[in-house]
Amino acid sequence: SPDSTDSLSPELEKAGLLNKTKIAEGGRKLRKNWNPSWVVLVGNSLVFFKDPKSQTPSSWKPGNSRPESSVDLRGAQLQWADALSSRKNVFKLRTITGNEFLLQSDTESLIKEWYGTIQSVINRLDRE
Ligand code: I3S
Repeated sequence: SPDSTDSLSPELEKAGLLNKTKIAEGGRKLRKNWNPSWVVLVGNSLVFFKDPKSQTPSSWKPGNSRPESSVDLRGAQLQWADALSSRKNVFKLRTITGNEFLLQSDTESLIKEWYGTIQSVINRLDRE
């Protein structure tokens, strides 16, 4: 349909609410600061938005709000990282530039979906 999310943004792969903390910047360790983040996987990037209140995957549209930051997934690495946090269902995303993020959800199925979807984008970029 003309107003479906897909036709407005063909590269939108996934969007949802996750807990996020950045733990390194350019290889330098940072102090953790967990916050909920609206996470959008679009094209080759993972884009983070603040203030996820009232957002839902079906209502989110690109251009509604300004990203807080964005991560290029080319050359990035994912790994489960339960040892890096007291939280469960945590994985680490490391960018090629040495930025590291932990992403977490209390819902195991949800974090597994995110892991799989991000990994498939990384794999696709590795093959290009
Ligand atoms: O890996 P850490 O250092 O134990 O992480 C915890 C701390 O960063 C803590 O803050 P401060 O110690 O800076 O006040 C955070 O509040 C915790 O959330 C961090 O641990 P978890 O296990 O939640 O990732």
